[in-house]
Amino acid sequence: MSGVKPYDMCWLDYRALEIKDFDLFRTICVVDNDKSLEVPIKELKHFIKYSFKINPRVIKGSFDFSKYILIGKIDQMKDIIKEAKMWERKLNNEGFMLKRIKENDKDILIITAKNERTLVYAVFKLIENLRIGEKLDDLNHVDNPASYFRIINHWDNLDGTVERGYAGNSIFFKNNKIIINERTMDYARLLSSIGINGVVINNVNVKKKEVELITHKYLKILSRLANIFWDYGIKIYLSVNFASPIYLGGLPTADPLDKRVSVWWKTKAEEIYDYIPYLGGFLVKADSEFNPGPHMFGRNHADGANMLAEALEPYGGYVIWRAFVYNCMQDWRDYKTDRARAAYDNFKPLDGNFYENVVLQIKYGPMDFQVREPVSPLFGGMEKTNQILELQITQEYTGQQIHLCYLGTLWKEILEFDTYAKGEGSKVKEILKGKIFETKYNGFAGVSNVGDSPNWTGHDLAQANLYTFGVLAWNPDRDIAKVVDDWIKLTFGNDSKVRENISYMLLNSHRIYEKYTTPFGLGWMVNPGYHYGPNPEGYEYSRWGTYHRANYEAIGVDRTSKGTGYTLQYHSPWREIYDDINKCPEDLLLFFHRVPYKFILKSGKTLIQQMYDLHFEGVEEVEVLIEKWYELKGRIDDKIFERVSKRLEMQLEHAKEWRDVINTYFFRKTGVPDDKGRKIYP
Ligand code: GCV
Repeated sequence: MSGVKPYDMCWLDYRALEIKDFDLFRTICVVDNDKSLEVPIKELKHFIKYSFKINPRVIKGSFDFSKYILIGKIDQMKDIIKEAKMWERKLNNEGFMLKRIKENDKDILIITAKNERTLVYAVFKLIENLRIGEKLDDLNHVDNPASYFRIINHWDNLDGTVERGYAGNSIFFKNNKIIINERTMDYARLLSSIGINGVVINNVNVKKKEVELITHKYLKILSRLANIFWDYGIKIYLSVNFASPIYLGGLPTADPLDKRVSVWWKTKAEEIYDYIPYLGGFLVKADSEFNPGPHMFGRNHADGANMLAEALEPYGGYVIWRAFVYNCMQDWRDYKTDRARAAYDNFKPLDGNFYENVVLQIKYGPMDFQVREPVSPLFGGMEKTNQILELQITQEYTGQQIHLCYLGTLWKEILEFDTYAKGEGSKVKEILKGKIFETKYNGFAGVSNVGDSPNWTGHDLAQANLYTFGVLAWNPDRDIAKVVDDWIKLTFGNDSKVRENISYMLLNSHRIYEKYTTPFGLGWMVNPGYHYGPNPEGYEYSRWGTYHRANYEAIGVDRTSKGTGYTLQYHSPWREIYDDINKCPEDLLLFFHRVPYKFILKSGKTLIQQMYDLHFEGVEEVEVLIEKWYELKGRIDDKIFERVSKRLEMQLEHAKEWRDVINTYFFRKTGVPDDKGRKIYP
């Protein structure tokens, strides 16, 4: 497909494959006539055409060939392949199997899944495996997704703008209309190829216009959109406004315990599912940043979520309820309220009160997607509640797709974090797999970094973040260096220098960004509102609860048991480790402690000196990123090379700005000079 579209196909841009013996690909045998097989077969044919320059024939119901691909649901294969019954037991509902069988004169490549909707995942995985160099002979995979939800969240508004979007306008909406075009399907293909099974198409901030998405005005076209995604195994979800019964139904209240309100939602759900039988459900931001919620009516989050859950239950729908709840009208002079505590304080007392089809969506950290935060204590805290880990693929606080900041390394650290909820081994990834607590419906949500720019993500290398999100959501055990290498091969080919340099760039970029912006878990030193560029006190005297409280001798908030008590939300041993200034991991030191600048770190340096050093180092390391990239000139498509080069140059300029603003800020606060005598502005 390359060359003919006004946008890239990212990791799905197929090129000729060097596989000599591809006779197998000349014949595709289909077990039965199921209409839902059309899409997997179309994808397979497309791949074969581009990779081997042949047009395969598709045969239904006949298997009298010596070499062929066999595709179909596993329960329909039992008559043809004797092992099928045994294989079936290994597959979960969305799992699939790829296997080559060579016996006597037969050579068959089997693509099978339990569920016809997930056969398309199997096809994409086969394609990926072959493209990253796996030998046909070695194909033997049983692949089950580790978690139930693997959802992309769009913060797209009906007018076409994208909240925190850095890659152009929405691919779903324009001028209050829904867009459906070839790109819609290509987006479904991209998401399906990385195992995504849900997409929330509109912003969690559901404003006046967007409230109408669940009315007749939009439902018909939404059903068309939903079908496109459903063909690729993906359900669409809608963000809804909790006060919809007031805005749309003319009711005087949205109180979840008021009968009129629950009846209104039930009727609404019936109407919606009539149009979109495969709607995944609702995503709700309630009582958060001025969005209405049950608190407005004296009710709690469980009352609100359960009322909606009851309305969706007959259709198999889920209510995904966000835990991002805090007081966004705090007085900066108030030292008692600690925003970091808020989600846990709000939701922990409700653990066990939510219905089975309610899922709590929890941001990875207790604040808001800063470059580094501790993992939210809610993951280890909500033992009886379904949980979704919310990650931000869009780079709101991590360089807005101008800076290279690969997030897979950070996400992997989060997933490997041991909550100790049930003793050692209670890692976040195991909770999301449903292995620690007895909850069934857990998973991942990633806030999309996609827009209508030609490369989808603004920065070409930010495509790696989208790809990685899907891969980790499918299998959080994956080795991150291998994920990166796979992505590079799929996107740029097999050149070893390209692989080596881009791997280096991606795997180091998050740490580098952290160094020249806000190390030690400090966060928030950004310009208010648009969150780009340094502003050390931008959030210091605001109402958002985001203070570092720097003075001339110390910085940071005491969140220990002697301070705000936030550390007590963790299980042992974390509560003791975080509580102790000498044991606390240094990259989170200023998140948990108020620390004098003279404090001696493990390296023997003072905090202030390390602060200076990290900022200088960070900028030097951006220079290395640029060198690595320039070494690839001529090995990468010119257009992409130029686009990335421009962004890296901007990154360097802006990293210097960060370095100088932050170092100057601390120098002016403390009067402590840099012991290496480098340039700081007095
Ligand atoms: C969609 C942060 C962002 C907001 C976002 C909010 C949320 O506050 O800055 O743009 O709103 O998080 O996650 O709901």
